[in-house]
Amino acid sequence: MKYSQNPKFPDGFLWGASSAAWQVEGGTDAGGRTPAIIDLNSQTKKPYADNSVASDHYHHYKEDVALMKECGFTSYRFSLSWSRIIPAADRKVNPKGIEFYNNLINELVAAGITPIVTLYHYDMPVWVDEKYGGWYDRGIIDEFDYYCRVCFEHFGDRVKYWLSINEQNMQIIYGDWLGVSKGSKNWFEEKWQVNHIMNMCHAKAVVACHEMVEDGKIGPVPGYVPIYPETCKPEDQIGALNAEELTQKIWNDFYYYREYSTFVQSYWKENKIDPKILPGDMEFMKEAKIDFIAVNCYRSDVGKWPDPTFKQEIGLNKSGIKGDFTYPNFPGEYALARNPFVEVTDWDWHIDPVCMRYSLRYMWNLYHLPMVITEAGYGAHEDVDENGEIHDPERIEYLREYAYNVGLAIQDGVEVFGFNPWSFTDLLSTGNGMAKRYGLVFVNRTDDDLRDLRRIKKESFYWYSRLIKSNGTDWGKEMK
Ligand code: BGP
Repeated sequence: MKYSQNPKFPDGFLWGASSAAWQVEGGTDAGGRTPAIIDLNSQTKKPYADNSVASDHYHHYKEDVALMKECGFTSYRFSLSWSRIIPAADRKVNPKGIEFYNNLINELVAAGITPIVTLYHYDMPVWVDEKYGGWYDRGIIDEFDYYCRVCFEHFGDRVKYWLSINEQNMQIIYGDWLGVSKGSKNWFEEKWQVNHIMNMCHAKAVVACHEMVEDGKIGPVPGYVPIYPETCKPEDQIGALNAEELTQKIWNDFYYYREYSTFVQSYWKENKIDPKILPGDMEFMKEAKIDFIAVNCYRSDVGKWPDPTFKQEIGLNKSGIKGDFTYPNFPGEYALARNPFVEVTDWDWHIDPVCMRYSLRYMWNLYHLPMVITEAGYGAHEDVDENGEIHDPERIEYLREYAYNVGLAIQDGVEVFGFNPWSFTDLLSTGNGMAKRYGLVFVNRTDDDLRDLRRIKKESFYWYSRLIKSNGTDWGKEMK
C-alpha cells in the first residue's frame, strides 16, 4: 500500500496528554483527602516511590494548564481521586475535593481544552478497602456507583468524555503488583470473582453516565498490548491467540458484547473456576453500552506456544537491573518473548510504533467503535543538562512515529478522535517513581530530593506543540 500524502487528522481531533491523580497530584493529605491504598504501597513497596508530593500538580494546576494551553492542547486526560471526593465511609462529599476538580476543569475549559476524565486509576480509598476488602466484596459495587454519581452530578455539566476503570485487565493480570490481589494464595480463581465485581462497577458507571450526563459519552480503558505470533509454526498461532485472550480480549469482548465470551466460559469450566455471577448481574450488564474505547498502547508483545521444559531466566534488562523483567511462560496456555525486530526502552518495553496502527485496525475490525488514545509514551532516565535544558530526541522520535501511525490507521478507515500520550509533566511511574520519566515538561525533583519542583519545557514540548498546531502535518521531518 502506498500513500502519496501525509495522513490527515480530522478537524477537531483531540490533541493532548494524559495523567492519573495519584501519580501527579501530591497533596495527599491536603483539602480533606484521606489515604488510598496506593499511597501506602508507594511508601512501603520498592521500587514504588512516595506519592505524597508527586509532581505537586495539586498546587501547580494553574501553571500546568497554562503550559498545556501554550503547547496548543485541545484535550487533557486525568483521573479523579475517590478519597479526595468521598473521604470516609459516611459517604459525605468533600467540598474541598469538589472545589479542586471544579477549579481544574474550569481552568481547562477556559483554555479551550476538553477534559477526558477517568473515574478510577488504581487509587482505592483506604476506607473502602477496610470496609469491603478492596474489590473482593460486592459491597463496593454500590459504593462505586454512588461515587460515580457524585462525579457526574458535580462535573457532568462540563465533562462529556468519561472513562470507567483504567486498565482493568492489567489490574487482574498483575494483581499483586497493583495491589488488587492482596497477596492472595488463591488468586488464580479469585481473580475472576474480583474481575466480575469490577465489571459490575464498570457497568454501573456506564449506566449512571448515560442517565445523568447530558450528551455524556463513556468508555473503558484497556491496557492494550497487541500480540504477534513468534513464528508461523501453527502451535505458535494458538499460543499467541491464548495470550491475546488471557491478557486483553476477554475484557474487550466483555465491554463490547456485555456478556462473557465462550472462550472465557470454557476456560472457567476447564479450570473449575466459579466467578460468582449472581442472578440479575448479566441482565444489568446488558444495559451498559459503551460509546467508545480508550486505548492505552505503549508496546507490542510476542506470543508463542509455551515450552513445558522452560525454566525462568532471571536476566539483566537494558538498565542493568537484575530480575526486573522476565517473560512469562504458562504451560498449556502461552509464553511471551522478546521481539528481535524492534528496539526496547531502558525498561525493556518494546518500542513499536507500527503496533499502534495494528492495534487500532484490529480493534476497529472487531468492534467498530470510535477510539481515543489515552496512553502511549517513552519512559527514560533524564535530568537537566549543564544549560538547564532537557533534550529528549528519543521521546520525540517515539511520539512522532506513534502519532504518525495513528494517522495511518485513520487513513486506513479507523475512527480515532484523539491522541493523549503519557504524560504532560513528568510524574511518578507506577513502579519506578521519578527515575522513569515520561513528560513533555520536566518536573525538577528526583525521588530523594524535592528540589524546587520547577516546570521546564523539554525539547519534545516544542516539537509536540508544532505537531498539534499544524493538526498533524508538521512532523519535524520527512515521514515515510
Ligand atoms: C499504564 C498506567 C499508567 C502509567 C503507565 C506507564 O499502564 O495506566 O498509570 O504508569 O502505564 O507505566 P510505568 O509507570 O510502570 O512505566
